[in-house]
Amino acid sequence: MEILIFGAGSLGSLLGGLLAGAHDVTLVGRDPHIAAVRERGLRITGVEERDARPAATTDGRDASADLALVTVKAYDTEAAARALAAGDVSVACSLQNGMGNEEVLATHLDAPVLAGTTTCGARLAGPGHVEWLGRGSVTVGPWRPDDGVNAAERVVAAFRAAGVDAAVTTDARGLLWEKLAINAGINPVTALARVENGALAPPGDLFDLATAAGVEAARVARAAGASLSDSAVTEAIADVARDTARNRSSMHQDVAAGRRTEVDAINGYVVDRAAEEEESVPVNRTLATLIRGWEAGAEV
Ligand code: KPL
Repeated sequence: MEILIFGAGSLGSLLGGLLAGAHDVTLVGRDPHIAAVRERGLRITGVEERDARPAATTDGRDASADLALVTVKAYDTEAAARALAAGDVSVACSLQNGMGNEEVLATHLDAPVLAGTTTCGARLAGPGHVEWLGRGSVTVGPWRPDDGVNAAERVVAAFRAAGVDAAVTTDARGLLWEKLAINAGINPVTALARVENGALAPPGDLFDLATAAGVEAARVARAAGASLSDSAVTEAIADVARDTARNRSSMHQDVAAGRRTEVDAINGYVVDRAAEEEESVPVNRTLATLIRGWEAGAEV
């Protein structure tokens, strides 16, 4: 299968490197990482060691592929969707954090759009080198009924052929709400406390703070029609903290690198959606204010 990884950051590079074992993969990203992959290939260390040779480019316009896996930051989805619309992709699958990415892809692309999540942990150790920090798996499903389960099944088969655990869901929106609730808890708390995910494993004050944010998000999810219980979110946050103990959350990585975060698509989304549903989410509001305050001070 021809696969375009649109967003070769840590997660995109890891998945692209793994998929390159069985498919014809092209990474779209930025230099110096892309230049290093072109020159020396992609080195994966950690859970397993692999050397992969995906194609790599900094220009994702006019690309054609059977599948585009979109792994850019949520604030770059619009630009990615426009670039993909100029080319020819048969299916687009978002594996991003936050809510709203699939709508943006569906607005621009005349192709089935899939929503996906992954629990794989990754960190860019340097140009051309990604560390695989948590084995993880991938779950994908059709975003709209018309997007079809068949496309999701083909994507799952492509991951499995490359040795990556993958499953289809018919409740993509429920899946995204659960992932949002996990990110709303883990990401800002790890970013503000500057700790690895494992520091949020229960019991402890950081776990209590993360679950308070996650449970608020679950309440908003239920008000919006999704079925997500408080206990499911609490357990999921505990599991992710344990399973990705050595991982720094993406928001922690962003803050540590002085980069803009995805707070608008995570805690900011919970706050905005809560207002529409007339719910109160003080923990998410506080966490969003603190992260946005850091962004303003750091001028990112
Ligand atoms: O998705 C993640 C992220 O860091 O953005 C989690 C699941 C929290 C893993 O680090």
